[in-house]
Amino acid sequence: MLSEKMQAALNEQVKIEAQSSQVYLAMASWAEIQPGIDNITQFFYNHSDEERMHMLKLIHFINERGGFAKVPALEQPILTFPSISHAFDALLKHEIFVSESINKLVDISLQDKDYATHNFLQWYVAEQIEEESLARTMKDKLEMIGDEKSGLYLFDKDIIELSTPKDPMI
Ligand code: OFO
Repeated sequence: MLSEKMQAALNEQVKIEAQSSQVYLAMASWAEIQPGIDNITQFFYNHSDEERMHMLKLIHFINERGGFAKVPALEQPILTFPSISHAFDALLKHEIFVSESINKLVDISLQDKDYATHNFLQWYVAEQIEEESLARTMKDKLEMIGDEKSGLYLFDKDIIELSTPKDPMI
């Protein structure tokens, strides 16, 4: 059984994951109307879907542990960006914020001696390490090649490989 505090914090995370999905959906929609960046656009759409999956995972967990997952109201995300680099800066900042929020949940699970929730949260901890590192790599790469036309063309090609999870067995 979840404590009241744990349940409230997990529900807050439901909102954060749902909001993340909206934030990246808005980036995707904006990217879609920029010329020649189809793969970047697809990356944002995929990322938005992943965040929705993160949210659903939390909803199922809360309900399975005897709580009640509350579907939240969401805020209007930022709709347009001065450049692709700005969108990727915002993505990295957002992922850092999400990681901090996951860490707070881990703290509460330890205070509660709620080892089931602690164990469940480890998936999110690992996921955040990956997502932050991917966002950093993309930001660094964009800084290196620049977000003028030719740089963006290369980045749009590279993003497919960058965002494909590496098989640790290879
Ligand atoms: Fe990218 O944040 Fe979910 O967990």
